[in-house]
Amino acid sequence: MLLIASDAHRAHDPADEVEAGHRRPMHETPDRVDRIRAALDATGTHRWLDPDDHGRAPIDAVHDPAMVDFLETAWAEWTTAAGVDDAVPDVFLHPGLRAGMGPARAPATPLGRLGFWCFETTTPIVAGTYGAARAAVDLALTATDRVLVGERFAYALCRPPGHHAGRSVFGGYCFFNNAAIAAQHAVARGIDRVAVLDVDYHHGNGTQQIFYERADVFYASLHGDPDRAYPFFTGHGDETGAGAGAGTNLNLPLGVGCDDGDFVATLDRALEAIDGFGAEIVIVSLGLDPYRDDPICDLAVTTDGFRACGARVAALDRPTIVVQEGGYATDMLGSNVAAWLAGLETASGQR
Ligand code: Q9C
Ligand code: ZN
Repeated sequence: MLLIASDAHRAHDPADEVEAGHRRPMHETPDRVDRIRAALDATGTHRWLDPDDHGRAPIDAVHDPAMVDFLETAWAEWTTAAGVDDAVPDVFLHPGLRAGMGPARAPATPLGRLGFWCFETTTPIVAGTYGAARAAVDLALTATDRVLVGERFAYALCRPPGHHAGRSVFGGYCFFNNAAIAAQHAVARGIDRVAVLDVDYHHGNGTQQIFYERADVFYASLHGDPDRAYPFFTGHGDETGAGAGAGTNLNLPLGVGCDDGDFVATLDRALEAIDGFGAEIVIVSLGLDPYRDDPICDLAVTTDGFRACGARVAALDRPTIVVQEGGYATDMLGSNVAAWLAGLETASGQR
């Protein structure tokens, strides 16, 4: 299989995240990419390709350019004003704060601006964050280009991940929505019907939002039920799209301890919907955090289960771009990605 990766992600390496009010080591680390690369190299069946630079335009097509501007200059502003630690907000633009009083304005100070654009505390900005986030987008776009010219599959080893980044908000370890930008890129290149299949444990609030009113991009997600799971405020089963996009959003919330059988059966429901939509290409937001030993999740999918998932997606028989999202059980992360891609490849009879 064709794999797209680069070393640019390494520059995004915050020491800590603030989780439930406590500073603790990041779960989303450069080591994740090393583990995945090592496991994929060990199979001896994959080809690596360097990304092409696509510039800022594909990002501005999906995100508020003012947020992109903010992320570009955030670290410089932060170090000038505050100086010391990684940049993490502590006051957020909760919608209740200005309810009935019109929209908020972006404040002048870096801490205020962080709370204007970011929705939570586990997504620190450091000196290399913007460059790494830009590079992750280029991986997803390069994978998309290759599939658009006839490659059956391509895998983009994106880091930082993307699916929590919305049009004008970032968080959840994500800055730019790699999968959504890839989907929009495919539409811009003439694909009429694109599906994004999100199998990360967490609901892809950003991807759902970006395409919520769009008839040409179908979003389907399996995830921990937002009644108990991050990001809590999106991902319910009754969120089905709006306006022109009515019926093009499918959320399949999962209970605690969901095992291989339940997960694959639920995946089949998503695939059936994507098939019914008539998707011409599929973009998979691949999180391996449904894994049974993931340190921040509560499902029970195994390595064999991931292989079965890849095979089910192959059976859909569409050109497929796989974009890396989460997965924090680092010891098994490489094996889990390798198993998922092996399932995809062997079921399609391709290599
Ligand atoms: N106590 C991805 O998997 N931390 N993002 C949640 C809840 C943020 C996950 C903490 C989790 C973000 C791409
Ligand atoms: Zn996740």
